[in-house]
Amino acid sequence: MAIDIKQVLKNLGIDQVNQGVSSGTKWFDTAGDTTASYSPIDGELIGKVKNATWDDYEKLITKAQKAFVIWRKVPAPIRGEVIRQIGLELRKHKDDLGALVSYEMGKIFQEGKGEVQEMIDICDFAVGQSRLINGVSLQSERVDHRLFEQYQPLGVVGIVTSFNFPVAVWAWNTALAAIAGDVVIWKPSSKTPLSAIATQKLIQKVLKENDVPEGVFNLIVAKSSVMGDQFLNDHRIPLMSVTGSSAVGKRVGEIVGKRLGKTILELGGNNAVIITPSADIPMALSSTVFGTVGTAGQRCTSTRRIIIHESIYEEVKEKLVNAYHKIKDRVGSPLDEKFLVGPLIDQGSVINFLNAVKRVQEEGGKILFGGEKLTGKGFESGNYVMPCIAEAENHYSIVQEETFAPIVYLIKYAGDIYDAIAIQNDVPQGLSSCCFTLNVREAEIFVSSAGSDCGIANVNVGTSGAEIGGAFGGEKETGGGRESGSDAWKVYMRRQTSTVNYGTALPLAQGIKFDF
Ligand code: UN1
Repeated sequence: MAIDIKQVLKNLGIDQVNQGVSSGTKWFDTAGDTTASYSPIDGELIGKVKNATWDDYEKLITKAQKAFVIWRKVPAPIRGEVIRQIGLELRKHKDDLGALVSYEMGKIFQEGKGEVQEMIDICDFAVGQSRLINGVSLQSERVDHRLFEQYQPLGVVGIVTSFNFPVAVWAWNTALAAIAGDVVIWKPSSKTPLSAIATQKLIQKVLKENDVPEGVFNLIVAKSSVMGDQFLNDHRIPLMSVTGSSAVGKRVGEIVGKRLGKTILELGGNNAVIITPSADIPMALSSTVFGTVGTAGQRCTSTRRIIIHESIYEEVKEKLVNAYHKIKDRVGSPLDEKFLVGPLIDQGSVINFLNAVKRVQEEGGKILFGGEKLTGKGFESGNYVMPCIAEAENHYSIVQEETFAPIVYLIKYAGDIYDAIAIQNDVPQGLSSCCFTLNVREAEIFVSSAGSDCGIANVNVGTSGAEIGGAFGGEKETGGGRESGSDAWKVYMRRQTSTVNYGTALPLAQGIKFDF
């Protein structure tokens, strides 16, 4: 099926020139300059966006603050009902939004739809959670006293998303923030503004029908020069949720930390697959190829390293190279469903990829497959590369870094599972990890306290493609934040401990006497 992109844009209400600032159903007439969004697939102009000025931001945050005062009093299950309806709208427009994500970001249509499915899933999750924002009842040491904890809405949540998941990460944050009683200001990546605008347009019907106040669901497309540090530094925003590189995250942590604001940081990964002698090798290979070349290696969870036991190293290496030969002809336009690997987001990414290919060789590594920029028919945008497999050692400086592109390093280990885990953990990042093994001891060691140090540790499941039901995020330079499922909702709320005296006396805690 070929995607008719003109029709998709029409269905989603994307014009040639689009306003970039919305407080819900209303769009601001901004005085900012206009930027263009081009598809990495074919280099074509998709549409233009009018950026926000600082003045627009000031107006928006004032609206957000006012809306919060109303929204926090709406019962959580009613807030959940709004999210339920947003989930229904997303279901209706899954193909169109998935296609736009594919066209603007460059992931294949299957993955574009998968991204919208993640949005739908988190909406469903949040609806249930809206009836389960539960506190804790505790035992007071004083007679006729009640001690309990509750979770209260926090306020305005800033959400800064990255180009690689241009809409799902908004949904993970927004669905939970909204049921928690917060209001959000979403600043999408300047590389994928139209997917954000389409999402905002898509939820408008629900906001209107439910009389959701303007200022609860805000979108602001702005240049970083206009809305960078100042936004982070804004004390009116108690929580900043930022997805990006570790370098960006360190800066965010410093600025928001200085004002003692809260952050959710979802930063770089250096995700490894361990393949032990007992692994189901065909399963390990299929899963790993999705992890390395899926989304053209542009997921935070993409597989960057494969750590293979020396006894099966040559076998796995050969089979992996063979598998890459099979995908050789499957690199191409995501608009055509026969392709599995699309382009990189832009020229900067292509340069980073080529630099990594060069650096790994300079450090002593060997290229086993790919590593070139593709030219010729179908690759005119200049953003396509042939996925690369390189043999390397874990200590190489390039292996210690996250290259956001389809390059994977093969690393040999000797000894037992502890030796493999030591290599795996020996990087600055700690997002996702996995171990392919049919040996129950190895599997349990991998997920034990002496095992993987990552936020995600899977057994016989690859590093990428997490479900929304678990908390998502990682340790070390990945930033420590958790989003999405499990009890990640708590981060969007403030925790409050209360003691209520329903007696006639006034006993002090710890038995203190204070008579006067
Ligand atoms: C990201 O790359 O920023 O686990 C998020 C996964 C997806 C989310 C990735 N569910 O690969």
